[in-house]
Amino acid sequence: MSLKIYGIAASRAGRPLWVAHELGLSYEHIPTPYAGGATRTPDFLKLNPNGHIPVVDDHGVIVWESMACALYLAQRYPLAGGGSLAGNTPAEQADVLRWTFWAVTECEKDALAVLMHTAVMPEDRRKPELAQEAGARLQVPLAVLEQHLSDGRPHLAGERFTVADVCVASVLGWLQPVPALLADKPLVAAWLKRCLSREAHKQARALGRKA
Ligand SMILES: N[C@@H](CCC(=O)N[C@@H](CS)C(=O)NCC(=O)O)C(=O)O
Repeated sequence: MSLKIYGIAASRAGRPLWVAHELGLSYEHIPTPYAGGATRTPDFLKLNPNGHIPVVDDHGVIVWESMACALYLAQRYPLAGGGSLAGNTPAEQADVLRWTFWAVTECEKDALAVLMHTAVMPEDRRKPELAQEAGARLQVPLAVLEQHLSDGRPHLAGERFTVADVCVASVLGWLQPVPALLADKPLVAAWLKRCLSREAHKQARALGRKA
């Protein structure tokens, strides 16, 4: 048994993969694609009955839901050099949870609409008006994040980079095709750039290019 992460990196599997690289974990990457039916085979459905990637199999402990996978790995394993990506205190843990749930409930759907309708879908199927509407709705939660970062804090939870930064940046990174969406959110833009420039993120993305 070993630690396995299922799902191509150019998908929500990028979240646990990013965490695994931050932590310096040894793991087996199984680049299951989301298209073409690989997530609907009987064997895969035994891992995740929802038929989605990612899945983490940690020596027999099965985790699905990408944010749960990221939070689980951060809680379960320390950083290679010591310390943790998880919250260390109740206050930090609260910050990790609230920002992660915020990303999923307040931002993810609209951020995905922006990505799909500006960059991912074939051009003839894109609906620019859907991207525009989603981008307009996102200004409300993005203003909340801008405010959170306005007292000089460099990260979302506590004084250091945590899994909360991974979880939120993995969603807001989908806005990169439309930089104008962050034009009046300089603190969010700078924080996002710092997160996405991290070596571990680049390593996880590079897996995507290989898969
Ligand atoms: N809420 C789930 C969504 C998972 C999800 O929709 N994954 C996509 C790839 S990013 C997928 O597996 N799609 C294949 C399918 O639904 O058949 C999570 O965050 O893990």
